[in-house]
Amino acid sequence: MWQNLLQEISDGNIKSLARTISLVENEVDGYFDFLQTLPTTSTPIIGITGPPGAGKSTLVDTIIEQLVQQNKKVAVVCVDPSSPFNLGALLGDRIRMSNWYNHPNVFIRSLATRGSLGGLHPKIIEITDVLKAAPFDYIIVETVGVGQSEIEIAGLADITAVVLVPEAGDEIQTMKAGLMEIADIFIVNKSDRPDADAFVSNLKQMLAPTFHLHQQEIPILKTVATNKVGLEEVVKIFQTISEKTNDKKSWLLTEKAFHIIQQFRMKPFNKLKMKEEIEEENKNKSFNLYQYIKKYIS
Ligand SMILES: Nc1nc2c(ncn2[C@@H]2O[C@H](COP(=O)(O)OP(=O)(O)OP(=O)(O)O)[C@@H](O)[C@H]2O)c(=O)[nH]1
Ligand SMILES: [Mg+2]
Repeated sequence: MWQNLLQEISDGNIKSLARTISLVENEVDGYFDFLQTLPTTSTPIIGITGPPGAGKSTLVDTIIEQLVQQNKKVAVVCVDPSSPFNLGALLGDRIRMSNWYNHPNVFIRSLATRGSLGGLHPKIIEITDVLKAAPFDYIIVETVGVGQSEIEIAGLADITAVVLVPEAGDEIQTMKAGLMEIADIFIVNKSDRPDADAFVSNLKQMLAPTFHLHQQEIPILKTVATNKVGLEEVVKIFQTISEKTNDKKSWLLTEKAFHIIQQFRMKPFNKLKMKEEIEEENKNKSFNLYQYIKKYIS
């Protein structure tokens, strides 16, 4: 079965691709052997992250349009944060790319984070690697930048775009440092708002001290996703960055290796089961965290 699937995926069979992703997601027997047969490809992964409601999906919608116009094939993965109290539930399909669901050159998959607190989907690395075996020109991963996910996306994507919206001048000062550090490009969306220019110059000022870290200026692009303004520039930058030989590559692979090993090692620990145990033990109000943990670490 697995061997046929790989062939079908390489041939661009979307149904087989969707099926394989589900099999890998559910760790169906043989999935890890299958992963070991994946060919090496260099399809760039573009990560798009930013605060909730910044316009990421609206941007991705137009990015797809531009790439499709260039006759490119695109896979899009949207990662929906699900509450840790609501394991595995999808918070509704909030993606705005409905135009593209049936387009032959576009593959869209929505994933819930499944309680990996604030992070990406637990199998996102494996899933993007499966996508890399298919004949896509680009893989886009949209994540909401809350908690850890923005840091994780930097370990996954070849290019990370951070989407921001113009806000009052003070707020940018308190913007999470995490977002600033991971961006290869900033997209200031909703630039139809009057304070967009002030926001961009604030952002530039904030980035100035990081100049020496990146050894180049990080591009800041203004967009109005709802009117498709500024998107050509964004796509152009994605294409030039992804064409460069990427010295991030070995760092990325190390991050991924680390992440997957960690997952394997953590397997015996079942969060739901632990929660039940803790609830039970906590009934008598004398719960001690460290006594509880002892059995798991000794
Ligand atoms: N004024 C204005 N509104 C925009 C712009 N881009 C997106 N919006 C609106 O902002 C809202 C959120 O857009 P989405 O594309 O769903 O944002 P998102 O970042 O994907 O949201 P989540 O995935 O929920 O985090 C929608 O109502 C969009 O129509 C823009 O450039 N200008
Ligand atoms: Mg979205």
